[in-house]
Amino acid sequence: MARLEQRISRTIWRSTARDWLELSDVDVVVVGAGPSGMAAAKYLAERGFRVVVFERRLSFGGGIGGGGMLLHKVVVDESALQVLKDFSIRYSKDEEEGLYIVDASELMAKLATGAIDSGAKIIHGVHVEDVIYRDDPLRIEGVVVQWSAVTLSGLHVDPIFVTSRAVVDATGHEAGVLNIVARKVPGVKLQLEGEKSAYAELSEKLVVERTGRVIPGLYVAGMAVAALYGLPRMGPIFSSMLLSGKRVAEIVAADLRGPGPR
Ligand code: 48F
Repeated sequence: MARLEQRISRTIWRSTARDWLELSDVDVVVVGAGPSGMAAAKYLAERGFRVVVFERRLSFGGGIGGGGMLLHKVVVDESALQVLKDFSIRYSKDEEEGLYIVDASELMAKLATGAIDSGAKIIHGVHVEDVIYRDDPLRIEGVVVQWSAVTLSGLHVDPIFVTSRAVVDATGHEAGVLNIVARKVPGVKLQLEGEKSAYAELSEKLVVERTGRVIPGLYVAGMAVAALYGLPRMGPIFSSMLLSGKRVAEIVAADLRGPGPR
């Protein structure tokens, strides 16, 4: 039998290659494993779509982990309780009317578990640095990815491609994918308004309402919606992040079921 070291390496190469062959073309690429991205991934994967989430860090949860000013609790209101139930996330009620408390660590862990158990792949340490587009008609047809370690090192290394029928920008406050598309895809008239100061009730409502398709093949969820449309911030209340992920999944699913290019 080959040495254990050799067998370990071969096993990792073979299984990684098998996964990446599958991942070279998927139904949906979700960019960012924050709350909106992981909610979107679960609700799409459980409908039978092939979903990959690319997360540039080596962790799940995006802005959840820091809680509110590093306190380990976050809140949701009644509107998101069904999403918590769908992911088996425990919550409790405190004295403040209409608010429920969740442990940040449980929210992160169970959103990830829910997405993975529904069939989505979450790949860490991968930075989405560009998109693939086609014109006539204009459409986003996938993403360009690079190891985050390469991006951070400043080395010049060519990236590779992942084609998809839909790309969801769930990159949070920076709206990374939308910024790239606005800057680099010819013919796209996209103006990112930039997030506004805090107005929690308004923001919680508008982020969910404005979640959806930006241009053919490109969708937005979570705080990237606020960055795109100039909506206020809401701080460590997470109802709209979860509901935005669920809503973008419904919208993508409806579009992909309709007539499409593939
Ligand atoms: O920031 P993030 O948690 O986004 P979200 O789902 O939720 C926002 C809330 O956490 C909070 C808030 C509302 O209460 O204000 O901030 O909108 O997660 C975004 C994830 O995307 C990753 C990033 O590391 C984070 O985990 N990300 C960002 N850009 C890229 C990326 C990129 N270009 N490629 C891959 N991952």
